Amino acid sequence: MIKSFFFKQVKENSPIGTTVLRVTAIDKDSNNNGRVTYHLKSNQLYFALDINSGMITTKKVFDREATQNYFCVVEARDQGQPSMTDICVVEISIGDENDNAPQFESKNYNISVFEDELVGKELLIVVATDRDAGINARVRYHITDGNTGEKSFVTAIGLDTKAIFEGKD
Ligand SMILES: [Ca+2]
Ligand SMILES: [Ca+2]
Ligand SMILES: [Ca+2]
Repeated sequence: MIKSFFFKQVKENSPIGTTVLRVTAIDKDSNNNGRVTYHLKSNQLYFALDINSGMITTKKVFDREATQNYFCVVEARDQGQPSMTDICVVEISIGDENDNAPQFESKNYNISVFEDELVGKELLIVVATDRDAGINARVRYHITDGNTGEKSFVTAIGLDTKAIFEGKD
């Protein structure tokens, strides 16, 4: 093999048949003694390897929130008698797509406030989490409606992980 370790990222939700990368081995012998074929030794359920070109493609649609990394062992074999082999490891990392919305820990929060409560008094902290990674998991909170059926509505979208829900008249 040209290298013993390869790394490549594939985005989650990519269609089956998406190209991952091509592994290459060089054999200095002539004819069959130097003719190389490639064989996938692990994760055959998830990836396909072209025996002649060394091209790896996907066999599944991946979900980063379920599994983030796959390690494939690839063997290169010449056609000599007896044949000689080499192996390499290909790490395939599943990249994040923003495919999860934030979720509040609770759908309903109830608080009572004294009518003469100080302005700016902290009443409640609402928390929403998002299963994605990095910026796709950052949550921002907005009060989107108020005093409708004695309820206020808070929406989580984008940045901090916590926000203070302050009382309004
Ligand atoms: Ca996902
Ligand atoms: Ca998200
Ligand atoms: Ca995701």
